[in-house]
Amino acid sequence: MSILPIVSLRRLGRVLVALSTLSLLAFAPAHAQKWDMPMAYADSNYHTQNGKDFAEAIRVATGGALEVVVHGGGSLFKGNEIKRAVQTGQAPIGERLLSSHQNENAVFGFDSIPFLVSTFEESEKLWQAARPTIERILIDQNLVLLYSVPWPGQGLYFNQEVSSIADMKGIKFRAYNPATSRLAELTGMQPVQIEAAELTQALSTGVAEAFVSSGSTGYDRKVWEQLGYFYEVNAWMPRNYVFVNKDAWNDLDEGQRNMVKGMAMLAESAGTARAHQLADWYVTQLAANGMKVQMAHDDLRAQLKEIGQTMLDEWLESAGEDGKAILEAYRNM
Ligand code: PCA
Repeated sequence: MSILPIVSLRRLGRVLVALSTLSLLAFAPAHAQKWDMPMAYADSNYHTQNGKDFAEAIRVATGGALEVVVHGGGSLFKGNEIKRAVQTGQAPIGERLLSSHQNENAVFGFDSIPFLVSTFEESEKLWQAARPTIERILIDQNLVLLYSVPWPGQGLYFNQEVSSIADMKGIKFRAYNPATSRLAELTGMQPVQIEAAELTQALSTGVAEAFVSSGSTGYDRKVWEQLGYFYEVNAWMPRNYVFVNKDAWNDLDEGQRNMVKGMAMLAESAGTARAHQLADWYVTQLAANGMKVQMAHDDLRAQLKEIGQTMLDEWLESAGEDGKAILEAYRNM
């Protein structure tokens, strides 16, 4: 793996120590504020663990003046409620899958175009290309972007062997965002939107029979109890992002905002490094628990690549000038 995340992690770690020492002098916990932070994915998942480390870093850095309390697994708000809850101030901060908002603004789907990126390095570049635009769109929605962490590459889970698109016809396919619904349509499957927290139930009741995701979500949901096949495609790397209600953000003083921004940089590096370190391990765990894990068949891959091109064309069409600018910035990096 690239050593970049680790290097910046160490550097930010030193910043953390320095800031925490400073802040102990600067802040009085008498004015302590508490921020509940809903997150959609399993408590044990690295995104959620990283969110908890972020919360702890903020507590230390602000000398206890700001306490962030993470509620994982969709326990405070369900995944598809979190953005609205933060926009309206029902929760001051939260985490959500960024591409789930693609129906609001096509630009949010920049990370879910099949075969645009397939490595962590490419995913990072694409994020750097997209980030300023995403920040601007979110600010107009009363949200301040703090950090974003990718999921490992996406693969296909089925309960039977699949070697071409013809084998997928009619299958009920769990989608997690508009792009995965579109993928289902283009492969002749029937999409059904389901949160990861409800995936096990959907598979065991037959509401869904297959899905696309990383090894991470398959592992979190012990999906080997229902499905036997995982096909590695590494088709794209969607992102979660952490964001704050703008009014809650403005209620912090400038020093606190700087602390939170610093901790968010640290969380982005640390979370990305964790994703990178865990990606292969998750897939070996699927195999160790009895799933047949293999690379997608060449025919299937070629067919999915064609679909990827269609989805890129459709995305460029709907994301307009912003979409074009992101793609151009990415390709020039
Ligand atoms: N897991 C999430 C999104 C992408 C991923 O790898 C999910 O399946 O909901």
